[in-house]
This record gives sequence, structure tokens and C-alpha cells, in this order.
Amino acid sequence: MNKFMVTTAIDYVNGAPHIGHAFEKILTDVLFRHFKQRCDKTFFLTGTDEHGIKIQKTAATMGIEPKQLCDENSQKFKDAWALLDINYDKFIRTTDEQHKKIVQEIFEKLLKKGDIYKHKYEGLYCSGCESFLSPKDLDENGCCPIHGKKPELVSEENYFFKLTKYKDAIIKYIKENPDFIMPSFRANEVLNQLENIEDISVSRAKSNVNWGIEVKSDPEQVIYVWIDALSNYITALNYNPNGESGENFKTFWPANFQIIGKDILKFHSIYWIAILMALEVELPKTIYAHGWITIDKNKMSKSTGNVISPKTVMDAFELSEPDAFRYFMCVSAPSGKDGNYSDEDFKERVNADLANNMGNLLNRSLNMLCKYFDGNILEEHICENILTASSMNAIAKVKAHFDKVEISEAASEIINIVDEANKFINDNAPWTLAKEGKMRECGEVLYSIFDLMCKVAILIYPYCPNIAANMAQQLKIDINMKLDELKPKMIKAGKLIEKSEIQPVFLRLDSEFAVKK
Ligand code: ME8
Repeated sequence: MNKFMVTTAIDYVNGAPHIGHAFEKILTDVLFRHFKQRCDKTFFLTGTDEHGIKIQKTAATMGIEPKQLCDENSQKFKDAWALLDINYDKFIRTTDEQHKKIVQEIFEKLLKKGDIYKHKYEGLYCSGCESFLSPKDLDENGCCPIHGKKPELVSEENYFFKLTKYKDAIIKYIKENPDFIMPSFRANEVLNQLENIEDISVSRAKSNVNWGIEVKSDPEQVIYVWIDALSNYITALNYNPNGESGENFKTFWPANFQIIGKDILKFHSIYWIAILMALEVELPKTIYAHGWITIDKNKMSKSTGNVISPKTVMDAFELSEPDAFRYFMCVSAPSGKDGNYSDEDFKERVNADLANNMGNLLNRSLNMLCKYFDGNILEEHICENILTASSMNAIAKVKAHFDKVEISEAASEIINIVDEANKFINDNAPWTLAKEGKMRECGEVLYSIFDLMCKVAILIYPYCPNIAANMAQQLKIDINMKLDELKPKMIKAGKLIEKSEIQPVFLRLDSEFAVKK
């Protein structure tokens, strides 16, 4: 693989980021950092979605201009991602001039092609989804099943996109490309939704919604959020619908993975794909839908008052680095399924995996090396054994999981070899071997732990970049190495560490809980 691109959904800026948004950005960042270890040219795109009735209304309620609300809240997302070490290459805002201009051109191109047409329409509009719903989408109370609110009856003359024209091509594409929708159990859901699709409204009358991108050839209409929002994935790369696109588009498109939540899969695997087909642009390789994070098993909502931000968790546990939170978010849900955050689970899981299991193993092994060998690895200690095989196998397993965006499952493979190494050290008791004067055997046991921990440091790096860098420093390896460079017997003979250089890898979390009960 010589290039890799990944995108996240772009978040609405009518509120501040919460741990659900953080979950998605962390999963994507971990995936990205993993593929950076396999590939030289990489691009990670994220950003904020800033137009639409919801933002217009929130700003009006606050008595400020929508742009001011967008500027303030978009910055909150950037700050949160900085706090969580989200290593994106570009942060797009749908209020960026370049984005707006290209969206207008995309719209005009589809209009000229006849894929967009004007039509008088009456429909039920959910401002939560920023979407028209059909009566069969509603629950038994006539409410939107996602937002629990009754949609508004809207009657307007709008532009429509001929989604139905692409129905058969999309069905065929999904059936012929089993990796297109991940996890695969979601593909049937999309195929079912495709059965009932209709053409979709892609503009709103300016008299009803003014916070949007104007239709160039008809300024009384604004381009309605989904065509605006979805296009971000290519406007960010400087796609040009009428001529030669920018270098980033030529290098990175199509994206390898587009990571989004399960609630917006329909928009991505149907609407977005149809738009790309209409533009005759290549399709992304995989759309991956993650599940949702609940808090203490409850849906996060402003009305329940249980929305927590990643910063709340970091502050409550006095974390100076985001590694533990990143790790927990990744392991909180099996691939594509919902996960749950609770302070107790967070604390228990990271203390067990990162402090007791991984951190202590390295720490006590390094201390023994100092105690018995003055921190030196001797030529006679260098060996291969069962742990070498397990760690080399783990690399292949981790890669295979990442190919399917099984980020939680990949973490389990890493922790499994740490467990195995803990068992190995306990079974082989280097402290007893030292007491019995079996120094070569003692050194071999310690060596095999360090050699395994080199692989662990590199494999865990995407999840816990700071912890991994600390481990790599103590093992004297380069944290930026590629996965292909991982080999048996990476540590050479010589001084590995001074006692004074040994540092704990991760301290147990024992502070106050984040959510005060
Ligand atoms: O949908 N757990 O924006 P958004 C996990 N602007 N993920 C969650 C979550 C939770 N509790 N709550 C939200 C939008 N998300 C559009 C996207 S893309 C062209 C436009 C996820 O701010 C959600 O599934 O409502 C989505 O992927 C992302 O956060 C942004 O949600």
C-alpha cells in the first residue's frame, strides 16, 4: 500500500464536543497512526459541519450571529482534538471559502447534467437529522426515531437530486464489493434502505433557512446541508468539478476508510455514493460505521444532563496525557457495536491493562536487569523462544484486524501477548534463577521480555502514543519505526538502561471519579 487516506464525520457546531465525538476521532486517529506504520503517504481529514437550520436557530436563541457560534464552537472541537493528540492533516470547516466555492460548482455541474431539478414539495423535516423523513421513517408517536421529536411540515419549492437514478448501481456496487460497507452486518441494513429510496431535497428556500451556501444560479435557494457536508471529503482535497483537481485529490482520493457513526450510514453509503457516481468520481474503498457510546448505559443527551466532554474525564482523573482515555475508548466497544463509558470501567480497565499488566512488566524486568546485570544485555542472553513467535504472530493478527477496522480486537491481541509474557516471567522466575546462580537463563528470560516489549511498544503506539514513546525510550528503539521493521532479536548486546533512567510507564488511576454521583 503506498498511500492511505482516512476521514471522520464532520461534527455539527451547535454544541461542544462530547465523548461520543471523541470516540470517533480517537478510533480514526488510531487507525490512521497504525496505517502510518505501514505506508509513507498518508492523509487524515476531519472538521466541522457549520450550516443549517439547527445552527441558525441555536445562534438566534443565543442572540449571536451564526458565524460567531461556528467560530467559537469549531475552536472547541480543535482544542479537544489537540488535548486528545488527534493527529489530523487537515481540519475543514464548511464555512471555509474554498469549500463553499467548490460546493457551488458541484451543485451547478449536477444541475447542468440534469441530476438536480426543481420541484414543489411538501414534506416532514427533522432538524435533528437535517433531513426530510418519509411517514414510514417515523416511530409510533409520529416522531423521528433518532431524535425523538415530531418533524415539521415544510412546503417549499426546492431542488431535488435524482437519487433513484443511481439506486441499481449502488445496489450492484454494495453486492460486488464486500469490503465497501464495514462491519459487514451493516450492508443488509443499507440494502433494505435502498429498497425505499426516493429523490432527495438538496436545497431549502432562503426565506426559511438562510444559514447555508447559496445556489449560484438561484440565490433565493441555499444548498441543503447533506450535499454541502458530504462534499467536504473532496473539497478539502481541492477537487475541481470542472477541470484539473489539486495535488492532494490526485494523490489521496479515493479515501481508504471513511469513519462515521451508525446514525449517518444511510447518508454516506447511499447519498454520498450517488453524488460521487453523478460526478463520475471514484468511490471510497470502505465506509465504516461505528456504534454509539452511552454513559452509564444511558444515551447522552442535553435534556438528561449527562453529556460529558473528554476534558471532564481528563481533568477528573488528573491526566496530563490522553493515552488512557484513548485506550479505553478503543476497547469500550467491539467493532461496530455500541460501547459504554463509566468511571469505574475506565479506571478498572486502564489500571489492569496499562498499569498492572503492561507497565509493571516492563518496570520490574528493567529493574531486574539493573539488579542482576547492571543494566547490560549480554551476547549470551540474546535468544528466540515461544514469546518471539507469539509477538511476531501478533503483528500479523493486529494488521489483519486493522484491515477490517477491528480496533478493539487488535488491542486484545496486543494485551494477549503481554499476558503471555507475564505468565512466562512468572513461570520462569528470573529472580529464582538469579538466586540459583543460573545467570545465563535469567538473562535470557529478561531478554525475551524486552524483545517482546519492543513489539508491544510499536503496536500499542497508535492507541497510546505517549506511553509507547516512553517504553521505546527505555528500550532504546525508535518509536517511529514501520511495522515491517519489527524483527526477532531487535535488542542488541550492550548497556540497555541505568537504574536512574527507569520510569513507570503508566501510573494507576486512583483519583476522584469524573461523574459525581
Ligand atoms: O451527524 N457515540 O454531526 P454530529 C458515538 N454533521 N458517536 C457519536 C455519538 C455517540 N454518543 N454522538 C454522535 C453529524 N456521534 C453531521 C455529519 S458528515 C459529512 C456530517 C457521532 O455532530 C455521529 O455518529 O451529529 C457522527 O458520526 C459524528 O459523531 C458527528 O455527529
